[in-house]
Amino acid sequence: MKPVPEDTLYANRHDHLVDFEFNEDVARVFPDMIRRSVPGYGTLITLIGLLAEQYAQPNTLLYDLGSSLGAATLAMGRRLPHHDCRIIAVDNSMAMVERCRNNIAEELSPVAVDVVCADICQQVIENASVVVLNFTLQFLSPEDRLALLSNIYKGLVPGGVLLLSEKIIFENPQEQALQNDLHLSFKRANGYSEMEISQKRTALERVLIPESLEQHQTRLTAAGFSHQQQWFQCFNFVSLLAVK
Ligand code: GEK
Repeated sequence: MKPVPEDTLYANRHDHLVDFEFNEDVARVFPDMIRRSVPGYGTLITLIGLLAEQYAQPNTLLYDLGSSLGAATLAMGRRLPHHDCRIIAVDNSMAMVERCRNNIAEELSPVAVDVVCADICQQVIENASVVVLNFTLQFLSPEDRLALLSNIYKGLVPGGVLLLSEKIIFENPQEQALQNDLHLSFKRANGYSEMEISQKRTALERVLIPESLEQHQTRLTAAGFSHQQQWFQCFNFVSLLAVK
């Protein structure tokens, strides 16, 4: 196994903090960054593979929107029972896409994978049985989110599913404070310093805009999904399953 480079991007003081971007520096350390920042990430990835196995339909497409280095794509590819399916992984960061293509090429998957460098808001979604948005919707501006979900709904076949994972905020201030503290403890326990945590928070402030579970549920309903359930939560990170 290749060594995973450590995320030290915010370990030194930045005099001029710029907004967070999915650039080459981030792509290089991404596996370490996401594992140490998102509680439950590894479990979620494995379980997305199982859900894809359950919901994939023969001769359909599976989409991984905001695929980064292809973790969810690889998890799905390993479990898909129908080898006539195809996975379309989409990300608008070229640094992510190049690394993702290498990761896919290194694994002999029985399922074909296309890795596309594009804005997910412009992506055609068709004949889809599974669509994954694993911590991606939160990076779109809130006014673009309903159009994307409506486009996904239209592109799903009957019985097809959207798996939507997001960092959330809580309407109850006590719950918000508790979950925020738990998330902070998680990052400290994974070796991030107070300075790293605070600089990263500032860099993400205008880029990652979390919403409440209720906001997501209302938007999924507005997009057309009549059946939805929350199937995963780890502190302030949740995943929803919405069925067409
Ligand atoms: C995983 N799903 O490992 N179009 C395409 N890609 C986008 C867009 C957009 N408009 N906006 C953001 N991205 C992955 C993790 S990371 C989550 C997803 C995180 C891409 C962006 O380039 C990045 O690769 C990804 O969405 C978000 O399961 O870093 O917290």
